[in-house]
Amino acid sequence: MREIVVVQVGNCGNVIGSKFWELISDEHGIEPDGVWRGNTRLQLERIEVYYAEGRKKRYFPRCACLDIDQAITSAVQSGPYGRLIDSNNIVTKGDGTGNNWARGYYTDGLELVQPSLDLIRRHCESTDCLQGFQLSQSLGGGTGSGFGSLILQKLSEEYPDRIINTYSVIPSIMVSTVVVEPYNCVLGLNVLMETASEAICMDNEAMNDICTKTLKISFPTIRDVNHLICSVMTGVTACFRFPGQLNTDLRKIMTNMVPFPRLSFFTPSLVPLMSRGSKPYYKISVPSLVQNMFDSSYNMCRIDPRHGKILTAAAVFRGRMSPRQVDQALLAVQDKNAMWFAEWVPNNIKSAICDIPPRGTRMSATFICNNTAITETLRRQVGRFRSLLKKKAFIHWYTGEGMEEKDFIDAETNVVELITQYVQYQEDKHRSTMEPAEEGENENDDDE
Ligand SMILES: Nc1nc2c(ncn2[C@@H]2O[C@H](COP(=O)(O)OP(=O)(O)OP(=O)(O)O)[C@@H](O)[C@H]2O)c(=O)[nH]1
Ligand SMILES: [Mg+2]
Repeated sequence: MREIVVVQVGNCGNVIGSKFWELISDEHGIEPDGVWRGNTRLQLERIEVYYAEGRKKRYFPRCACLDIDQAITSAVQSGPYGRLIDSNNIVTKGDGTGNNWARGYYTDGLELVQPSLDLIRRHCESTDCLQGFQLSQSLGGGTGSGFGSLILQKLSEEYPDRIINTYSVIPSIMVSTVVVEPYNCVLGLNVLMETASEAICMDNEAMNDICTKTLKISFPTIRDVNHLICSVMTGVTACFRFPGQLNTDLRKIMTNMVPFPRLSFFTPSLVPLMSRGSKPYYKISVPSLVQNMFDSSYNMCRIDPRHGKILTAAAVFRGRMSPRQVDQALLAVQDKNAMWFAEWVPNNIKSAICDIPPRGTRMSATFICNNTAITETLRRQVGRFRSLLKKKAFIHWYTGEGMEEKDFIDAETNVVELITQYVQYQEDKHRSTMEPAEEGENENDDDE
């Protein structure tokens, strides 16, 4: 079986990781005691991809929950499926990095790295044919980003031929409460681009907008936002977890979606959008799914896709539908909107179909897109990073943990290089400069 080891880092990484287990356990008929009480054997056919089988046919998440904050233990184990996660799968010590990337990467993180790798190694050794890793993190947190970076580097050294897929929550100024987040984010992006085979990026601001504008939730909570993130995670992974007509796996996604090393930052959309416990509010069909997939108001990362070109994309459909219908709908969009796509990549969209729909709807689609407009997000982060670094504000917290000022400059240079690379592969009509945005620029939805 092509197993995946799930690694959850920091508060955000563990909260969304735990929610992911809750949703997929429900889809696979696994109850909180680890026993399968489902309704179809299809639920068990690929159960080993995410679960390890224990004694008496009980199934346990193959996960490593890591945090430099002991509070995480209760957070991970308190949910409805908390009992599924054994204490042996949790590595924790201390009381958080205080939002300091350097503590996560250099000091506090060093104490936890060995037990964390031992736990991950134990999981890997019990697999038959390891496919790779799925890591969840926030790039704004000292642990999610700093310690997450350390773990990513160690994993890519120790398992160079395995795929590393991340779900990374990018900080957004409208939602942030932490002033040093731009530092943590750019330092984390610098490592992510070298280590992750595929990084699925979301930001809380775009998801808050989806909650208020599309789902009409007046006061969205973090649980509403997390529900969206985890719905994307269940959507992307559906074809790994269930047998289907047209399959995919982490490696196929990487091969089809990453045209050049480092250009591996994807933005996700999900259709139909559903809030917790609700039903879609419109009639769904394959053409309507495909049409909405490309609508920027469904995008969970705040970019304007019209400012870039789609280099590659993958669409995972769920529900009963014919591959021909899917192909026709995708071709129709590509024919009609050729300017959205990089013309030098023929067949930009990879599709997969899983017969089993998510709970509450007849069919759905999860779309991940390698759009050069991701530079908007990267530029925004670098712009905020620069305006802090210009005054050397707060860097004493980082240098006090062993970092050097040069590390900041190197990280910034690398992220700017990534922006340059993305722009190079886009026939750029909108920007003549590659300079990252200064603070304040680009924070609104205005066309430049
Ligand atoms: N979507 C979402 N975002 C979160 C959640 N928790 C925190 N964040 C965001 O993540 C960033 C803070 O990161 P945390 O994950 O709380 O920090 P950490 O990784 O535990 O690192 P420390 O700084 O050491 O505590 C901020 O941008 C928050 O808005 C969550 O449950 N869901
Ligand atoms: Mg924390």
